[in-house]
Amino acid sequence: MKLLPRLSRRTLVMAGAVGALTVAASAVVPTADAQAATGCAVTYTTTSWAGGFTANIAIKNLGDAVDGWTLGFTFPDAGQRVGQGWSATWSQTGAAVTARNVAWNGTLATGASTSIGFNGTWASANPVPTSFTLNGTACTGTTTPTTPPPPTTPPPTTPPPTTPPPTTPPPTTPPPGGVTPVAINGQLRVCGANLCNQYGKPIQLRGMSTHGIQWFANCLNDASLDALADDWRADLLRIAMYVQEDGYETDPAGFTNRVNGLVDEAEQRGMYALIDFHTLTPGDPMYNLERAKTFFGAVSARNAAKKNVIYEIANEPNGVSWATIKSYAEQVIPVIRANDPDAVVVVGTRGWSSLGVSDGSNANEIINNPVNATNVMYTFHFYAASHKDNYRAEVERAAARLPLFVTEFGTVAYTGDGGVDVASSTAWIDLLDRLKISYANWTYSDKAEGSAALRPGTCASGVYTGPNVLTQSGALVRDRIRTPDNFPTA
Ligand code: IDC
Repeated sequence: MKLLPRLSRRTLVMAGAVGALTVAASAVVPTADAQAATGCAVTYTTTSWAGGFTANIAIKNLGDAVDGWTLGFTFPDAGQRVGQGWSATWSQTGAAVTARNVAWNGTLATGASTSIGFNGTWASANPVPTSFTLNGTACTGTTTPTTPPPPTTPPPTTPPPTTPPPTTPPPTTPPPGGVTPVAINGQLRVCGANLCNQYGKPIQLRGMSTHGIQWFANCLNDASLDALADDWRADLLRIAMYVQEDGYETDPAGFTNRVNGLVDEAEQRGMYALIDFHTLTPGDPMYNLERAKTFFGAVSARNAAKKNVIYEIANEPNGVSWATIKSYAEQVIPVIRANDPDAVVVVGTRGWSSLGVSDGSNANEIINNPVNATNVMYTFHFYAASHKDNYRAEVERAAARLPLFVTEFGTVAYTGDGGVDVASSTAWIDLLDRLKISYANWTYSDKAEGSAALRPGTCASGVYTGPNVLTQSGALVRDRIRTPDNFPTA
Protein backbone atom coordinates (compact mmCIF):
# COMPACT_ATOMS: atom_id res chain seq x y z
CA MET A 1 0.00 0.00 0.00
CA LYS A 2 1.21 3.43 -0.93
CA LEU A 3 0.11 6.65 0.71
CA LEU A 4 0.51 9.88 -1.16
CA PRO A 5 1.30 12.92 0.96
CA ARG A 6 -1.80 14.95 1.55
CA LEU A 7 -1.43 18.30 -0.08
CA SER A 8 -3.25 21.09 1.58
CA ARG A 9 -2.72 24.40 -0.09
CA ARG A 10 -5.24 26.93 -1.14
CA THR A 11 -4.88 30.57 -1.84
CA LEU A 12 -7.66 33.04 -2.25
CA VAL A 13 -6.93 36.39 -3.78
CA MET A 14 -9.55 39.08 -4.08
CA ALA A 15 -8.69 42.54 -5.30
CA GLY A 16 -11.46 44.70 -6.59
CA ALA A 17 -13.09 42.83 -9.39
CA VAL A 18 -10.28 40.35 -9.76
CA GLY A 19 -10.33 37.11 -7.84
CA ALA A 20 -8.15 34.03 -7.90
CA LEU A 21 -8.33 30.81 -6.03
CA THR A 22 -5.95 27.90 -5.97
CA VAL A 23 -7.06 24.55 -4.63
CA ALA A 24 -4.81 21.54 -4.39
CA ALA A 25 -5.58 18.10 -3.16
CA SER A 26 -4.35 14.57 -3.50
CA ALA A 27 -6.37 11.59 -2.45
CA VAL A 28 -5.20 8.58 -0.51
CA VAL A 29 -4.65 5.64 -2.81
CA PRO A 30 -6.53 2.52 -1.75
CA THR A 31 -4.80 -0.82 -1.34
CA ALA A 32 -5.27 -2.32 -4.78
CA ASP A 33 -2.30 -1.54 -7.03
CA ALA A 34 -4.61 -1.46 -10.05
CA GLN A 35 -6.47 1.52 -8.62
CA ALA A 36 -5.32 4.73 -10.26
CA ALA A 37 -3.94 7.47 -8.06
CA THR A 38 -6.04 10.59 -8.26
CA GLY A 39 -5.54 14.21 -7.34
CA CYS A 40 -5.78 17.65 -8.81
CA ALA A 41 -4.95 21.29 -8.40
CA VAL A 42 -7.32 23.94 -9.67
CA THR A 43 -6.71 27.65 -10.07
CA TYR A 44 -9.88 29.63 -10.66
CA THR A 45 -9.42 33.26 -11.62
CA THR A 46 -12.20 35.69 -12.38
CA THR A 47 -12.54 39.19 -13.67
CA SER A 48 -15.99 40.66 -13.20
CA TRP A 49 -17.96 43.66 -14.21
CA ALA A 50 -21.57 44.67 -13.67
CA GLY A 51 -23.56 41.53 -14.33
CA GLY A 52 -20.84 39.59 -16.11
CA PHE A 53 -17.50 37.90 -15.60
CA THR A 54 -14.81 35.82 -17.23
CA ALA A 55 -13.51 32.77 -15.41
CA ASN A 56 -10.19 31.20 -16.34
CA ILE A 57 -9.55 27.81 -14.79
CA ALA A 58 -6.24 25.96 -14.78
CA ILE A 59 -6.48 22.27 -13.96
CA LYS A 60 -3.40 20.27 -12.98
CA ASN A 61 -3.52 16.50 -12.77
CA LEU A 62 -1.63 15.35 -9.66
CA GLY A 63 -2.63 11.70 -10.04
CA ASP A 64 -2.09 9.01 -12.64
CA ALA A 65 -2.57 9.93 -16.29
CA VAL A 66 -6.21 10.31 -17.29
CA ASP A 67 -7.85 9.86 -20.65
CA GLY A 68 -10.98 11.94 -20.36
CA TRP A 69 -11.91 14.15 -17.43
CA THR A 70 -14.82 16.00 -15.90
CA LEU A 71 -14.37 19.01 -13.67
CA GLY A 72 -17.21 19.78 -11.26
CA PHE A 73 -17.92 22.75 -9.03
CA THR A 74 -20.86 24.60 -7.54
CA PHE A 75 -21.54 28.29 -7.83
CA PRO A 76 -21.90 29.86 -4.38
CA ASP A 77 -24.69 32.13 -5.60
CA ALA A 78 -27.83 30.87 -7.32
CA GLY A 79 -27.75 33.76 -9.79
CA GLN A 80 -24.41 32.79 -11.37
CA ARG A 81 -24.62 31.27 -14.83
CA VAL A 82 -22.13 29.86 -17.32
CA GLY A 83 -22.44 31.52 -20.72
CA GLN A 84 -20.04 31.01 -23.61
CA GLY A 85 -17.26 28.60 -22.64
CA TRP A 86 -14.04 27.42 -24.26
CA SER A 87 -11.74 24.38 -24.25
CA ALA A 88 -14.41 22.20 -22.56
CA THR A 89 -18.03 21.23 -22.97
CA TRP A 90 -19.91 23.16 -20.30
CA SER A 91 -23.19 22.39 -18.63
CA GLN A 92 -25.02 23.71 -15.61
CA THR A 93 -27.85 22.23 -13.55
CA GLY A 94 -29.02 24.53 -10.80
CA ALA A 95 -25.83 25.84 -9.27
CA ALA A 96 -23.81 22.75 -10.23
CA VAL A 97 -21.42 23.20 -13.14
CA THR A 98 -19.58 20.52 -15.07
CA ALA A 99 -16.90 20.92 -17.70
CA ARG A 100 -15.94 17.91 -19.81
CA ASN A 101 -12.77 17.73 -21.85
CA VAL A 102 -12.82 18.28 -25.57
CA ALA A 103 -10.96 16.00 -27.98
CA TRP A 104 -7.57 17.65 -27.85
CA ASN A 105 -7.22 18.14 -24.08
CA GLY A 106 -8.75 14.90 -22.78
CA THR A 107 -5.44 13.22 -22.08
CA LEU A 108 -3.66 14.63 -19.06
CA ALA A 109 -0.40 13.01 -18.00
CA THR A 110 0.69 13.08 -14.38
CA GLY A 111 1.64 16.67 -13.63
CA ALA A 112 0.08 17.97 -16.85
CA SER A 113 -2.17 21.02 -16.89
CA THR A 114 -4.87 22.38 -19.11
CA SER A 115 -6.69 25.69 -19.10
CA ILE A 116 -10.37 26.20 -19.73
CA GLY A 117 -12.77 29.03 -19.14
CA PHE A 118 -16.06 30.71 -19.77
CA ASN A 119 -17.84 34.01 -19.82
CA GLY A 120 -20.65 34.06 -17.30
CA THR A 121 -23.33 36.24 -15.83
CA TRP A 122 -24.29 37.00 -12.24
CA ALA A 123 -27.34 38.61 -10.68
CA SER A 124 -26.87 39.74 -7.07
CA ALA A 125 -23.37 38.58 -6.15
CA ASN A 126 -20.39 36.94 -7.81
CA PRO A 127 -18.44 34.91 -5.25
CA VAL A 128 -15.69 32.52 -6.35
CA PRO A 129 -16.45 28.78 -6.10
CA THR A 130 -14.32 27.17 -3.38
CA SER A 131 -14.42 23.44 -4.08
CA PHE A 132 -13.79 21.42 -7.20
CA THR A 133 -13.79 17.79 -8.23
CA LEU A 134 -11.88 16.13 -11.03
CA ASN A 135 -13.33 12.79 -12.12
CA GLY A 136 -15.11 12.70 -8.79
CA THR A 137 -12.06 13.35 -6.61
CA ALA A 138 -12.46 16.38 -4.40
CA CYS A 139 -9.86 19.11 -4.64
CA THR A 140 -9.98 20.72 -1.20
CA GLY A 141 -7.64 22.67 1.06
CA THR A 142 -7.33 25.63 3.36
CA THR A 143 -7.37 29.29 2.51
CA THR A 144 -4.23 31.36 2.80
CA PRO A 145 -4.57 34.99 1.78
CA THR A 146 -1.80 36.16 -0.50
CA THR A 147 -0.75 39.54 -1.78
CA PRO A 148 -3.44 40.91 -4.08
CA PRO A 149 -2.42 41.39 -7.68
CA PRO A 150 -2.16 44.90 -9.09
CA PRO A 151 -5.63 46.36 -9.65
CA THR A 152 -5.19 46.82 -13.37
CA THR A 153 -6.33 44.50 -16.14
CA PRO A 154 -5.44 41.99 -17.50
CA PRO A 155 -6.36 39.32 -14.99
CA PRO A 156 -3.32 37.41 -13.70
CA THR A 157 -4.43 34.20 -15.28
CA THR A 158 -2.73 31.37 -16.98
CA PRO A 159 -3.50 31.95 -20.64
CA PRO A 160 -5.73 29.29 -22.17
CA PRO A 161 -3.95 26.58 -24.05
CA THR A 162 -2.10 27.14 -27.21
CA THR A 163 -3.30 25.59 -30.41
CA PRO A 164 -3.36 21.82 -30.31
CA PRO A 165 -0.59 20.18 -32.30
CA PRO A 166 -1.49 19.36 -35.89
CA THR A 167 -1.86 15.67 -35.17
CA THR A 168 -4.59 16.26 -32.56
CA PRO A 169 -8.05 16.84 -33.96
CA PRO A 170 -9.44 20.26 -33.00
CA PRO A 171 -12.67 20.31 -31.02
CA THR A 172 -14.73 21.03 -34.11
CA THR A 173 -14.89 19.17 -37.40
CA PRO A 174 -11.50 19.61 -38.98
CA PRO A 175 -11.36 21.34 -42.34
CA PRO A 176 -10.41 19.29 -45.39
CA GLY A 177 -6.83 18.26 -44.98
CA GLY A 178 -7.32 17.92 -41.25
CA VAL A 179 -5.17 20.79 -40.07
CA THR A 180 -6.16 24.32 -39.30
CA PRO A 181 -4.71 27.58 -40.64
CA VAL A 182 -2.98 28.31 -37.32
CA ALA A 183 -1.66 24.76 -37.00
CA ILE A 184 -0.06 25.00 -40.43
CA ASN A 185 1.17 28.57 -40.40
CA GLY A 186 1.99 29.13 -36.73
CA GLN A 187 3.40 32.46 -35.64
CA LEU A 188 3.20 34.94 -38.50
CA ARG A 189 5.63 37.68 -39.32
CA VAL A 190 6.13 40.34 -41.91
CA CYS A 191 8.69 39.48 -44.58
CA GLY A 192 9.40 42.19 -47.11
CA ALA A 193 6.02 43.40 -48.35
CA ASN A 194 4.28 40.14 -47.41
CA LEU A 195 2.76 38.32 -44.50
CA CYS A 196 4.75 35.14 -43.96
CA ASN A 197 4.11 31.97 -42.04
CA GLN A 198 6.44 30.08 -39.69
CA TYR A 199 8.25 28.67 -42.73
CA GLY A 200 8.98 32.15 -44.03
CA LYS A 201 6.60 31.70 -46.97
CA PRO A 202 4.15 34.43 -48.07
CA ILE A 203 0.54 33.60 -47.31
CA GLN A 204 -2.88 35.18 -47.63
CA LEU A 205 -5.45 34.93 -44.82
CA ARG A 206 -9.12 35.15 -45.79
CA GLY A 207 -11.89 35.64 -43.31
CA MET A 208 -14.69 37.70 -41.85
CA SER A 209 -15.03 40.69 -39.59
CA THR A 210 -17.61 40.76 -36.86
CA HIS A 211 -19.98 43.70 -36.72
CA GLY A 212 -19.56 45.80 -33.59
CA ILE A 213 -19.34 43.31 -30.74
CA GLN A 214 -21.39 45.71 -28.58
CA TRP A 215 -24.32 45.18 -30.93
CA PHE A 216 -24.02 41.71 -32.48
CA ALA A 217 -22.66 39.51 -29.72
CA ASN A 218 -25.57 37.16 -30.45
CA CYS A 219 -23.96 36.31 -33.80
CA LEU A 220 -20.80 35.08 -32.05
CA ASN A 221 -21.33 31.70 -30.43
CA ASP A 222 -20.19 28.10 -30.82
CA ALA A 223 -22.49 27.37 -33.75
CA SER A 224 -21.69 30.52 -35.71
CA LEU A 225 -17.95 30.21 -35.17
CA ASP A 226 -18.03 26.52 -36.05
CA ALA A 227 -19.76 27.50 -39.29
CA LEU A 228 -17.12 30.13 -39.99
CA ALA A 229 -14.27 27.69 -39.42
CA ASP A 230 -15.77 24.57 -40.99
CA ASP A 231 -18.34 25.64 -43.56
CA TRP A 232 -16.72 28.89 -44.66
CA ARG A 233 -13.22 27.47 -44.02
CA ALA A 234 -12.17 30.92 -42.86
CA ASP A 235 -8.61 31.54 -41.74
CA LEU A 236 -9.34 34.69 -39.85
CA LEU A 237 -11.83 36.28 -37.47
CA ARG A 238 -11.59 40.04 -37.12
CA ILE A 239 -12.96 41.17 -33.76
CA ALA A 240 -14.38 44.66 -34.29
CA MET A 241 -14.33 46.32 -30.90
CA TYR A 242 -15.73 49.81 -31.34
CA VAL A 243 -14.24 52.31 -28.93
CA GLN A 244 -17.07 54.84 -29.09
CA GLU A 245 -20.74 54.20 -29.96
CA ASP A 246 -21.40 52.22 -26.71
CA GLY A 247 -18.15 50.33 -27.15
CA TYR A 248 -14.92 49.97 -25.16
CA GLU A 249 -15.03 53.40 -23.50
CA THR A 250 -18.22 52.43 -21.65
CA ASP A 251 -16.75 49.29 -20.03
CA PRO A 252 -13.03 48.75 -20.63
CA ALA A 253 -12.69 45.61 -18.51
CA GLY A 254 -15.81 44.03 -19.94
CA PHE A 255 -14.84 44.64 -23.57
CA THR A 256 -11.30 43.49 -22.92
CA ASN A 257 -12.69 40.22 -21.62
CA ARG A 258 -15.06 39.80 -24.51
CA VAL A 259 -12.22 40.28 -26.97
CA ASN A 260 -10.08 37.77 -25.10
CA GLY A 261 -12.93 35.28 -25.12
CA LEU A 262 -13.23 35.61 -28.89
CA VAL A 263 -9.47 35.24 -29.32
CA ASP A 264 -9.82 31.89 -27.53
CA GLU A 265 -12.81 30.89 -29.64
CA ALA A 266 -10.83 31.59 -32.80
CA GLU A 267 -7.81 29.73 -31.43
CA GLN A 268 -9.85 26.65 -30.60
CA ARG A 269 -10.94 26.51 -34.21
CA GLY A 270 -7.49 27.13 -35.60
CA MET A 271 -8.30 30.61 -36.89
CA TYR A 272 -6.26 33.77 -36.56
CA ALA A 273 -7.81 36.56 -34.50
CA LEU A 274 -7.39 40.15 -35.61
CA ILE A 275 -8.00 42.42 -32.62
CA ASP A 276 -9.51 45.57 -34.13
CA PHE A 277 -9.49 48.74 -32.01
CA HIS A 278 -12.39 50.06 -34.02
CA THR A 279 -11.93 53.80 -33.90
CA LEU A 280 -14.13 55.63 -36.39
CA THR A 281 -15.64 58.80 -34.94
CA PRO A 282 -13.71 60.80 -33.90
CA GLY A 283 -11.22 60.03 -36.61
CA ASP A 284 -8.15 61.29 -34.77
CA PRO A 285 -6.61 58.22 -33.16
CA MET A 286 -4.91 60.47 -30.59
CA TYR A 287 -8.34 61.02 -29.03
CA ASN A 288 -8.16 57.39 -27.88
CA LEU A 289 -4.40 57.15 -27.26
CA GLU A 290 -4.60 56.43 -23.53
CA ARG A 291 -7.43 53.96 -24.03
CA ALA A 292 -5.41 52.24 -26.75
CA LYS A 293 -2.39 51.91 -24.48
CA THR A 294 -4.52 50.45 -21.70
CA PHE A 295 -6.39 48.09 -23.98
CA PHE A 296 -3.40 46.84 -25.96
CA GLY A 297 -1.34 46.52 -22.80
CA ALA A 298 -4.01 44.22 -21.42
CA VAL A 299 -4.69 42.09 -24.49
CA SER A 300 -1.03 41.75 -25.44
CA ALA A 301 -0.08 40.62 -21.93
CA ARG A 302 -2.89 38.13 -21.77
CA ASN A 303 -2.37 36.72 -25.27
CA ALA A 304 1.40 36.97 -25.61
CA ALA A 305 1.94 33.21 -25.76
CA LYS A 306 -0.63 32.68 -28.50
CA LYS A 307 0.28 32.32 -32.13
CA ASN A 308 -3.07 33.36 -33.56
CA VAL A 309 -3.24 37.03 -32.54
CA ILE A 310 -2.73 40.02 -34.83
CA TYR A 311 -3.19 43.54 -33.49
CA GLU A 312 -5.00 46.24 -35.50
CA ILE A 313 -4.40 49.43 -33.59
CA ALA A 314 -6.68 51.95 -35.34
CA ASN A 315 -9.51 51.00 -37.66
CA GLU A 316 -9.99 54.10 -39.79
CA PRO A 317 -8.13 57.30 -38.98
CA ASN A 318 -9.83 60.21 -40.72
CA GLY A 319 -9.41 63.96 -40.73
CA VAL A 320 -5.79 63.62 -39.61
CA SER A 321 -2.39 63.60 -41.25
CA TRP A 322 -0.20 60.56 -41.73
CA ALA A 323 2.26 62.18 -39.32
CA THR A 324 -0.35 62.05 -36.57
CA ILE A 325 -1.21 58.42 -37.28
CA LYS A 326 2.46 57.50 -37.32
CA SER A 327 3.00 59.23 -33.98
CA TYR A 328 0.05 57.33 -32.51
CA ALA A 329 1.41 54.04 -33.84
CA GLU A 330 4.86 54.71 -32.42
CA GLN A 331 3.32 55.20 -28.98
CA VAL A 332 1.00 52.17 -29.03
CA ILE A 333 3.30 49.62 -30.67
CA PRO A 334 5.91 49.69 -27.85
CA VAL A 335 3.16 48.84 -25.36
CA ILE A 336 2.34 45.72 -27.39
CA ARG A 337 5.96 44.82 -28.02
CA ALA A 338 6.78 44.98 -24.31
CA ASN A 339 4.48 42.01 -23.79
CA ASP A 340 4.28 40.28 -27.14
CA PRO A 341 7.49 41.03 -29.07
CA ASP A 342 6.79 38.89 -32.13
CA ALA A 343 3.18 39.70 -33.02
CA VAL A 344 2.23 41.39 -36.27
CA VAL A 345 0.73 44.87 -35.82
CA VAL A 346 -1.45 46.50 -38.48
CA VAL A 347 -1.53 50.31 -38.64
CA GLY A 348 -4.47 52.28 -40.03
CA THR A 349 -3.85 54.74 -42.82
CA ARG A 350 -5.02 58.21 -43.73
CA GLY A 351 -8.48 58.86 -45.17
CA TRP A 352 -10.45 55.99 -43.58
CA SER A 353 -7.57 53.57 -44.19
CA SER A 354 -7.46 54.35 -47.89
CA LEU A 355 -3.65 54.78 -47.97
CA GLY A 356 -4.57 58.47 -48.22
CA VAL A 357 -6.39 58.13 -51.55
CA SER A 358 -9.75 59.30 -50.18
CA ASP A 359 -7.99 62.45 -48.95
CA GLY A 360 -6.43 63.12 -52.36
CA SER A 361 -3.07 61.72 -51.28
CA ASN A 362 -1.42 58.35 -51.90
CA ALA A 363 0.81 55.71 -50.37
CA ASN A 364 4.00 57.71 -50.94
CA GLU A 365 3.49 59.51 -47.64
CA ILE A 366 3.87 56.12 -45.91
CA ILE A 367 6.56 54.71 -48.20
CA ASN A 368 8.65 57.84 -47.59
CA ASN A 369 7.97 57.97 -43.85
CA PRO A 370 7.11 54.51 -42.54
CA VAL A 371 6.32 53.67 -38.95
CA ASN A 372 9.52 53.26 -36.99
CA ALA A 373 8.93 49.66 -35.94
CA THR A 374 9.41 46.19 -37.38
CA ASN A 375 6.81 43.53 -38.10
CA VAL A 376 4.24 46.16 -39.07
CA MET A 377 1.65 46.15 -41.85
CA TYR A 378 -0.58 48.92 -43.20
CA THR A 379 -4.35 48.90 -43.45
CA PHE A 380 -6.30 49.31 -46.65
CA HIS A 381 -10.11 49.31 -46.68
CA PHE A 382 -12.49 49.44 -49.62
CA TYR A 383 -16.19 49.23 -50.32
CA ALA A 384 -16.54 47.76 -53.78
CA ALA A 385 -19.50 49.81 -54.99
CA SER A 386 -17.74 53.06 -54.02
CA HIS A 387 -14.04 52.39 -54.52
CA LYS A 388 -12.93 51.14 -57.89
CA ASP A 389 -10.15 51.36 -60.47
CA ASN A 390 -8.14 54.26 -59.07
CA TYR A 391 -8.08 52.62 -55.65
CA ARG A 392 -7.16 49.24 -57.13
CA ALA A 393 -4.33 50.84 -59.06
CA GLU A 394 -2.93 52.43 -55.93
CA VAL A 395 -3.16 49.18 -53.99
CA GLU A 396 -1.29 47.35 -56.72
CA ARG A 397 1.39 50.03 -56.83
CA ALA A 398 1.73 50.26 -53.03
CA ALA A 399 1.77 46.49 -52.51
CA ALA A 400 5.19 46.29 -54.12
CA ARG A 401 6.59 48.50 -51.34
CA LEU A 402 4.35 48.17 -48.28
CA PRO A 403 2.96 45.13 -46.47
CA LEU A 404 -0.79 45.67 -46.83
CA PHE A 405 -3.65 44.04 -44.96
CA VAL A 406 -7.28 44.58 -46.02
CA THR A 407 -8.67 44.30 -42.51
CA GLU A 408 -12.12 45.38 -43.73
CA PHE A 409 -13.94 45.54 -47.03
CA GLY A 410 -17.52 45.56 -48.19
CA THR A 411 -19.10 44.31 -51.38
CA VAL A 412 -21.47 47.31 -51.24
CA ALA A 413 -21.19 51.09 -50.89
CA TYR A 414 -19.13 52.78 -48.16
CA THR A 415 -22.29 53.26 -46.12
CA GLY A 416 -22.26 49.53 -45.51
CA ASP A 417 -25.63 49.25 -47.20
CA GLY A 418 -27.14 49.02 -50.68
CA GLY A 419 -26.67 46.45 -53.40
CA VAL A 420 -23.72 44.19 -53.96
CA ASP A 421 -21.43 45.33 -56.75
CA VAL A 422 -20.50 41.90 -58.06
CA ALA A 423 -18.16 43.07 -60.80
CA SER A 424 -16.15 45.40 -58.58
CA SER A 425 -16.11 42.94 -55.67
CA THR A 426 -14.83 40.22 -57.98
CA ALA A 427 -12.15 42.49 -59.42
CA TRP A 428 -11.05 43.40 -55.91
CA ILE A 429 -10.89 39.86 -54.57
CA ASP A 430 -9.06 38.70 -57.70
CA LEU A 431 -6.50 41.43 -57.11
CA LEU A 432 -6.06 40.57 -53.43
CA ASP A 433 -5.65 36.89 -54.28
CA ARG A 434 -3.06 37.66 -56.94
CA LEU A 435 -1.08 39.92 -54.59
CA LYS A 436 -1.56 37.59 -51.59
CA ILE A 437 -3.12 40.38 -49.57
CA SER A 438 -5.03 39.12 -46.55
CA TYR A 439 -8.60 40.27 -46.08
CA ALA A 440 -11.62 40.30 -43.77
CA ASN A 441 -15.11 41.05 -45.04
CA TRP A 442 -17.56 43.35 -43.23
CA THR A 443 -19.63 41.68 -41.63
CA TYR A 444 -20.34 38.29 -40.16
CA SER A 445 -23.65 39.51 -38.76
CA ASP A 446 -27.34 39.52 -39.59
CA LYS A 447 -27.88 43.28 -39.53
CA ALA A 448 -30.45 44.36 -42.10
CA GLU A 449 -27.89 46.07 -44.35
CA GLY A 450 -26.31 45.03 -47.63
CA SER A 451 -22.86 44.31 -46.23
CA ALA A 452 -24.07 41.73 -43.69
CA ALA A 453 -23.34 38.15 -44.71
CA LEU A 454 -26.23 36.62 -42.78
CA ARG A 455 -29.90 37.23 -43.42
CA PRO A 456 -31.82 39.12 -40.73
CA GLY A 457 -32.99 36.74 -38.01
CA THR A 458 -30.20 34.20 -38.59
CA CYS A 459 -28.50 34.80 -35.26
CA ALA A 460 -31.75 34.45 -33.32
CA SER A 461 -32.47 31.21 -35.18
CA GLY A 462 -29.10 29.72 -34.26
CA VAL A 463 -28.65 28.02 -37.65
CA TYR A 464 -25.64 29.26 -39.62
CA THR A 465 -25.37 26.85 -42.53
CA GLY A 466 -27.67 25.76 -45.31
CA PRO A 467 -29.69 27.41 -48.04
CA ASN A 468 -31.60 30.00 -46.00
CA VAL A 469 -28.81 31.73 -44.17
CA LEU A 470 -26.65 33.83 -46.49
CA THR A 471 -27.34 37.19 -48.11
CA GLN A 472 -26.09 37.90 -51.62
CA SER A 473 -22.94 39.38 -50.12
CA GLY A 474 -22.48 36.44 -47.79
CA ALA A 475 -22.84 33.93 -50.61
CA LEU A 476 -20.35 35.76 -52.83
CA VAL A 477 -17.75 36.11 -50.11
CA ARG A 478 -18.16 32.60 -48.73
CA ASP A 479 -17.59 31.18 -52.22
CA ARG A 480 -14.30 33.04 -52.35
CA ILE A 481 -13.14 32.29 -48.81
CA ARG A 482 -13.83 28.57 -48.82
CA THR A 483 -11.62 27.65 -51.77
CA PRO A 484 -8.49 25.72 -50.76
CA ASP A 485 -5.80 27.75 -49.05
CA ASN A 486 -2.31 27.96 -50.39
CA PHE A 487 -0.11 27.69 -47.32
CA PRO A 488 3.38 26.60 -48.36
CA THR A 489 5.31 24.64 -45.73
CA ALA A 490 8.57 24.24 -47.58
C1 IDC B 1 -21.01 50.71 -40.23
C2 IDC B 1 -22.02 49.61 -40.03
C3 IDC B 1 -23.35 50.22 -39.64
C4 IDC B 1 -23.12 51.12 -38.42
C5 IDC B 1 -22.06 52.16 -38.73
C6 IDC B 1 -21.75 53.07 -37.56
O1 IDC B 1 -22.14 48.85 -41.21
O2 IDC B 1 -24.28 49.21 -39.34
O3 IDC B 1 -24.33 51.76 -38.10
O4 IDC B 1 -20.88 51.50 -39.09
O5 IDC B 1 -21.03 52.43 -36.59
C7 IDC B 1 -16.44 51.59 -42.23
C8 IDC B 1 -16.31 51.35 -40.78
C9 IDC B 1 -17.46 50.51 -40.28
C10 IDC B 1 -18.75 50.88 -40.98
C11 IDC B 1 -18.61 50.53 -42.46
C12 IDC B 1 -19.88 50.78 -43.27
O6 IDC B 1 -15.09 50.76 -40.43
O7 IDC B 1 -17.58 50.73 -38.88
O8 IDC B 1 -19.78 50.08 -40.43
N1 IDC B 1 -17.49 51.28 -42.98
O9 IDC B 1 -20.24 52.13 -43.22
N2 IDC B 1 -15.55 52.18 -43.00
C13 IDC B 1 -16.04 52.29 -44.24
C14 IDC B 1 -17.30 51.70 -44.25
